[in-house]
Amino acid sequence: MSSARPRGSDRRSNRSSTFLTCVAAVSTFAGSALADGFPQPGQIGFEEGVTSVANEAHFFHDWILLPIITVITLFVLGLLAYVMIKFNERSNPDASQVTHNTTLEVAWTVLPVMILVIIAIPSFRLLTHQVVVPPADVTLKATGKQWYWTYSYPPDEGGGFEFDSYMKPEESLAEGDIRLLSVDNEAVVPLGKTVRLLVTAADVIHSFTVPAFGIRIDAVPGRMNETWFKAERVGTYYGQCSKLCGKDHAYMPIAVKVVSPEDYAAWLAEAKKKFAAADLAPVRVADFDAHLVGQR
Ligand SMILES: [Cu+2]
Repeated sequence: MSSARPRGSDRRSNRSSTFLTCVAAVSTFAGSALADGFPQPGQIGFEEGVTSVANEAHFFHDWILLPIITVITLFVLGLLAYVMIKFNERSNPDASQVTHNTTLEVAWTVLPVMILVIIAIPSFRLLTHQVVVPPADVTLKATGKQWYWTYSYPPDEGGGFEFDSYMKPEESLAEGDIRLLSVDNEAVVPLGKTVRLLVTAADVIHSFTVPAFGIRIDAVPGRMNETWFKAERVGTYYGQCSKLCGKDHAYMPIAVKVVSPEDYAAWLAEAKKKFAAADLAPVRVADFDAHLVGQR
């Protein structure tokens, strides 16, 4: 039936509604990342930040780097196309012998320098915000080990315990768990409080990374690295070790649970009892060897 076929304008509106559906789908995907703190299939772009540093890094990428890169790329592409069309052998058989142009050479040196200076200002501001740790409310120490993380809470802040955080194996995943990301014991931090994060390792170099917090910091044996974050939304945020550290590098995820300060106080009291057996002595390589011996 010809009357049932969509006419031109209908087809166009169908096409535009398909486009809008795609946009909606993409923004829904992006939206789902916002709430979940972990990536899902089909998403593009960054996981939404829940700290000021992550948001600043995303702004820097989206509104400073990306536009500049786009303009430069299109400009160079345009120049290449112009040269190929205008100065190929057929359309320009007698090539000009001019080799230098002072004005042009000064311009193509000074302009990139100016662009770099423009980028440097927000870049250094972001770097300063990342590196300078503000007065902290809570301290959390993460120690990378082959292949899990140990979280320590200092005694002078109501802690005095530490615990290991292992990835949940696939066969023990419960409803709501995320494959390769969920762990048996999550690190817990309070909402809206500045957390000083101390990061080290007990065996090889690992890297502590949580995209939603905008943090990635190397965990180096014998060295204590420091960074910070202040989470602005309750939820569980995931990351992964980001330094090739051995055969189970892919299986030592990071899960940080952000809870209200009241819930945090309650968790602290409970965790203190639960993990009381663990001593807070510095991690010794001998412990790791003993662990290996135990496995043999
Ligand atoms: Cu690792």
